[in-house]
Amino acid sequence: MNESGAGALSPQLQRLADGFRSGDPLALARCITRVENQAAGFEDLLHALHDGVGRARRTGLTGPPGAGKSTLTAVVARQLRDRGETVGIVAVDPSSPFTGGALLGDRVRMDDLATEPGIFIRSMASRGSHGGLATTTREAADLMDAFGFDHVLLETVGVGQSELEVATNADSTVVVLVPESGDGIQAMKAGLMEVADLFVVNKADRPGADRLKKEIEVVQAIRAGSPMAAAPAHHGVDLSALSGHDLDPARGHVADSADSLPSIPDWEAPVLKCVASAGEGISELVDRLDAHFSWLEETGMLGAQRQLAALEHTRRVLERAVQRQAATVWKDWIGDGGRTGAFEGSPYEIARRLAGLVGRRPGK
Ligand SMILES: Nc1nc2c(ncn2[C@@H]2O[C@H](COP(=O)(O)OP(=O)(O)O)[C@@H](O)[C@H]2O)c(=O)[nH]1
Ligand SMILES: [Mg+2]
Repeated sequence: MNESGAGALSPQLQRLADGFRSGDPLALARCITRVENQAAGFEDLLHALHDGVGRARRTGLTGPPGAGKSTLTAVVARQLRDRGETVGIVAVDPSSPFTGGALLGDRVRMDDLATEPGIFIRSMASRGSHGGLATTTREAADLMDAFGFDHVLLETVGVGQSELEVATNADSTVVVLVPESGDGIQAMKAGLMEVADLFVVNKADRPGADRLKKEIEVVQAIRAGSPMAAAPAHHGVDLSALSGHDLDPARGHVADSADSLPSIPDWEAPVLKCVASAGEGISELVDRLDAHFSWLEETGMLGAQRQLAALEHTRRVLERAVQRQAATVWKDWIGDGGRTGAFEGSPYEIARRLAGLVGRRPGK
């Protein structure tokens, strides 16, 4: 990249970008692969295509393994498609059936979905991704957004910090739980309560769905009525994170003083029962997602949330760049005999000297 951050694309990448802009799904797939592999020039490519980012509605679906996230993602995609909208799906789930074309329930054949124009499905490796899970996933979602999909659905297993971070890149987050094995308690432990804009009690064809629904509602009430209610509510994003400023959600940008903060009507995450494998409860889910998105738009939270997410993403891209450059500096130093002859001084002294070189190398 040059100083403006706009690196010239190699002829190969330029062709790829042209294909992408002309709407070739194969070019989209190749772009995502480049990003996933951190292949040479991938950030220049993302930069070149960045103009188109920001139109798609992003919905995250998260929850424990086996809860029915993939099934739910598929039936939601089907429903959105049936009303004429296009859908990109990013599945971050090692057990995702999205790539195998497996049969899911009796309502949705994944291979039908996968070959349908207007639907694009991509699985991402959840472990060992070079650039960090949340970063790479966001970039894949950005690419689908820029490609022109109306919706991007992000499926992630809600079991760890990095998975939760994926949720911060969605406009709306659906937490999927199932009646068995004390899911409600698990959800609280895993921090899923905090990221939920909507709860789905899936597998409502099994006993215990009403009890779990009650459990979640009780926990919500406790949170709302206790000091915990002051905890970051939406996606765990702390609006005060913008140091020294207050965020004016109504205008979606940083305001000078807290006085200008309007009061925002609260969003209380509804708890819906679904049988994803039979397509039951999906219309209501899609309706509620529409309602949540309207709420985001009307309150200005959409702009505020997206701005914070973009800020966080920028931080991660910076860290990734520094890490990459550090790796290059290290390799050079080792190559120059650092490991054999020239190793003198303490690790701290050497590291400090090498740190001074970071940023002076392209690090690509
Ligand atoms: N009984 C029942 N099974 C379901 C339901 N939804 C999904 N399943 C099944 O649960 C299993 C796990 O679903 P999957 O979507 O892969 O879960 P994920 O790991 O959360 O993505 C599959 O065998 C699904 O067919 C449901 O509502 N009821
Ligand atoms: Mg899955």
